[in-house]
Amino acid sequence: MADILALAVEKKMLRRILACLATFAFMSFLFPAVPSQAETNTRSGTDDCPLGYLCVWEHPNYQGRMYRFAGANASWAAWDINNKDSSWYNNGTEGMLACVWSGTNYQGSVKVIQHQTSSPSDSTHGDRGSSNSWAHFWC
Ligand SMILES: [Ca+2]
Repeated sequence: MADILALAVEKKMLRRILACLATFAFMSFLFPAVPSQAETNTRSGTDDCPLGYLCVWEHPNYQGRMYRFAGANASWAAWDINNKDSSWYNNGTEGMLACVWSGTNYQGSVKVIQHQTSSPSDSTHGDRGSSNSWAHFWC
């Protein structure tokens, strides 16, 4: 009897675990390119930007909080970096341009950052970024 009960409990647990995994898989499918919001960084500089990411800092010269974006993001509204981007580094995939748009949904003016190129400040595009994408030839 105890064995049957234990088995029933195990099955219930297994079902819960599977449900959890299914939810996680579904969420991963829904949000495949969740921009990794970087933690506050006490260090600064482009060396902190991991390979494969567009890194964006809240202050010029790669100072302050750094955000990193792996995929395309139609809106930065959920993050503090929205309209507060002040320096950039494209450490993304070889040959890919990083495009930072002033509007959501890849609209408005665009700042183009060449692969493995950094931009310490930009009075034209700074504090305007609201979405980002990647491109082979042009943004
Ligand atoms: Ca904007």
